[in-house]
Amino acid sequence: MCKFIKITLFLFIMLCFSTFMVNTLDAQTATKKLEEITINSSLRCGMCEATISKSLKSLQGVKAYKINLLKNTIWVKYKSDKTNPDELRNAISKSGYDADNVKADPGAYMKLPSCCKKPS
Ligand SMILES: [Cu+2]
Repeated sequence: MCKFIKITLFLFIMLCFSTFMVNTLDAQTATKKLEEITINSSLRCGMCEATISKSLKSLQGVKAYKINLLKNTIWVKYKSDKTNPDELRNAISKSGYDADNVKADPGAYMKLPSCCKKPS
């Protein structure tokens, strides 16, 4: 009986220790790889939001994003080993919108619904 308790206690301690190890390792890799960026864009309406959402969702490494139509900004949380700010800006440009200093791809811009185009 005494032996049984010892073994149970030992297994319990091992389990606690390994869970703790996994948690700290996860936390380290998460803070190392996750980065955030706020990109200024040329958003106008909900259609713009939908178009940009689609292109961000298709990108590898994008963990979260928030599109702010009032401030014309796109906040993205991404894995820095999977993607980078240039790739994010290019993806936004290819969907027809300006992204910081990267101008909207003219072909993609032409295909946007009229509500999404800049007033001329
Ligand atoms: Cu729009």
